[in-house]
This record gives sequence, C-alpha cells and structure tokens, in this order.
Amino acid sequence: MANDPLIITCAVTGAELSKTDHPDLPVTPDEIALSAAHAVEAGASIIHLHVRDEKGMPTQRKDVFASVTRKIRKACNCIIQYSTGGAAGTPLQDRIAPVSLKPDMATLSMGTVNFGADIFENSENTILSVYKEIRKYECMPELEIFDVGMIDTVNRFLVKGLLAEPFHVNFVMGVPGGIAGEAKRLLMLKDILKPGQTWTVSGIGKCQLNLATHAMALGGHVRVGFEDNIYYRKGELAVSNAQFVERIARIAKELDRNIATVKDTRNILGIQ
Ligand code: KMH
Ligand code: ZN
Repeated sequence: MANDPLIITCAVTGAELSKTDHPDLPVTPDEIALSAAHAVEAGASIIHLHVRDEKGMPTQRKDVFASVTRKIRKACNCIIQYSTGGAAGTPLQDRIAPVSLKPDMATLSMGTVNFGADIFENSENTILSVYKEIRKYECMPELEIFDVGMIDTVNRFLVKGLLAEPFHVNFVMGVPGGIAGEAKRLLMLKDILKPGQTWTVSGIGKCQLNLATHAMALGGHVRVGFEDNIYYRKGELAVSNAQFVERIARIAKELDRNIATVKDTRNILGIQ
C-alpha cells in the first residue's frame, strides 16, 4: 500500500564492478560488512549480498559468504539476502552453494537476459534448481525480474504449481539487454503482478533515482547501492552506499513513507 513502511535494500558491491570503477567499492569481508552496517544505519533493512575472493573477484564460495555474514551480523541487525545470480557465467552449482548457510533471503532470477556484453543464463531448469535449493533451506525467495516476460513466467509457474507464494519481487530495470528504466514500464510490470504482491525496484545506473521515487509513490519498495549505480548524480561518484540510502530515506519522509525497520520488513515479507 502507498503508505506502508518503505523497505530499503542495499546492494553493496555486486559482481560486475571493481575498485577501478569506484575506489571505495567494498570488496574485502571487512569492507563489505562495514559498508553494510553504514547502509543499515542510514535506513536499509535488507542487505543484498555478493562477496569477493582474496583477489577481489566475485565468488560464490560458501566459506566467504559465511565469513562476511558473521561480520555483518556482528556489526548490525539486518536481513541478509544472498545472491544466487553470482556473476554472468557462474556455473549453477557454484551459484547455489551458499544457500545451505540458510540466509534470510536468496535471489531467484526468472529468465535469461543479455547482460551488457554477457549472457545471464537462467533456463527453466536453472530456475527450478535454484528455487528448490531456496525452499530446501527455508529462505524467502526474491524473484529477480529483468524483463517483462519474466513476470509472465512467474505467473505461468504459479498456475503450473512450479512456484508458490510467499516471495518478494524485484524489478531490475535498465540492464543493457533487459527492460529499459522508464516509469511507464515500471507501471506495466507492477500491473502484471497479482494484487497484494510485495515488490521493489532496482534502477540500474542513471534511471535509479527516478524509478525509486516512482516506486515509493506507488507503494513499492526500493533497492539502491553500488551494485546498481555508482553515480550520485551525473558525473559525480557517490561517496558510499549509505549516501544512496540516506537520499531515499529523505524522499520517503516527504512522501509520508516511514522507513521499515528490520522487524517491519520481516512482518511485511513474512520472514521468520
Ligand atoms: N550479477 C548479475 C549477473 C542476483 O544477484 O541474483 C546477476 C545478479 C542477480 O546480480
Ligand atoms: Zn546481485
């Protein structure tokens, strides 16, 4: 609903960028945990987590997820959502490896999409394998929607009994190869959802602020963070993940959306 508390997710590092793109991109376990804690302090209640190996490269290694999770838990109270997407091209078995650590949430990408010059492969078999693993470990799935057909896939899977509620939905908009980051497209995506379904928007790059503001006004939720965008405004790098969260929290206040606490977020999404 338009006045429900706003859930802010922060995607602190992702798998695509490096310190060459942003010198303060968090990549070590300590950096990721500290950046997550600052984002939570600023109002984020969910941390969307990717991790990096000793060389700063994206990895789905379970030991690294475990170590970063411990550090985040020590630094702050938040809901931790593991990426099962990894980087484009990560093999399926690697993608699902950390799910057995039983994070609160884990992502489930709902179809294949060109991802810039890469292909992010999610065949039906891949989707169902990731979903099975998420349910096995009783995590809450967040369905990643990169293009309109992926919502149709959600609805088709629901009818066929291949997917069941509850889940949260994330519209990832503006990936080169996926749906464009335009407000009218957000309206279309939202209207294909079943009434009452919770959803968030992740605007990639320059569409982030505009889409986030529309989502807030429409009763949706918002994801920000370096994974999606490193520029605070045109030509100006953001100083931190928290800076993005702070801006969303300020706008939310003007729109009469309270910021969801971790407890609110658990209630809204039905996470134990
Ligand atoms: N890195 C992208 C190819 C997810 O986290 O589940 C996929 C991604 C989605 O980031
Ligand atoms: Zn991700």
